[in-house]
Amino acid sequence: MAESKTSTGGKSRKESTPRVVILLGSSSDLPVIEKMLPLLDRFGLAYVVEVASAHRQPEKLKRIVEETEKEGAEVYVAVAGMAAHLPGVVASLTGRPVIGVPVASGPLAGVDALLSIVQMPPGVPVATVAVGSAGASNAACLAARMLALKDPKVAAAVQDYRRELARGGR
Ligand code: RP5
Repeated sequence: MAESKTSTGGKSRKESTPRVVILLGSSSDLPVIEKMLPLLDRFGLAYVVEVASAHRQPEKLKRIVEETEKEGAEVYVAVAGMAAHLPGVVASLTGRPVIGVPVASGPLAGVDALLSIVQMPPGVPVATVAVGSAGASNAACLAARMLALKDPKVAAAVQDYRRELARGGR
């Protein structure tokens, strides 16, 4: 089972090498990933959570993506609100799959972030999920389905989760 640790100090690191890197545009986005982290644990996926705004901290963001990619990270999940360019910028910095989670922050309640994330130009894909917490949970499920393709343990955990959903669990 993967260990997990989060902090509001803007950075959280797991003991083992992270396979999933979760990037937040702000520490104010942390509540959105609350239900996502136990799901990643359930799928046995080690992860790291970092706060790095594409607009306010571009150099920090670039450094994190480069370092985690070198360490072997396989999927990036980028969570951001308002003019949410974080997932797109991450997709420009790495060739690994990027999942974008729009956050409902600001007066446009997530529509701004959704459109900013989903409308990527050809060649730089971001897999966009639902706005908010449901989207974050689906980002964990989607990352697990991707990694399940070459990891039988993750595949078994995904199947187990799907069976639980079929029994009426959530
Ligand atoms: C985005 O702006 C963040 O992802 C967050 O959703 C929103 C507001 O950020 P804060 O002003 O709370 O730091 O960049």
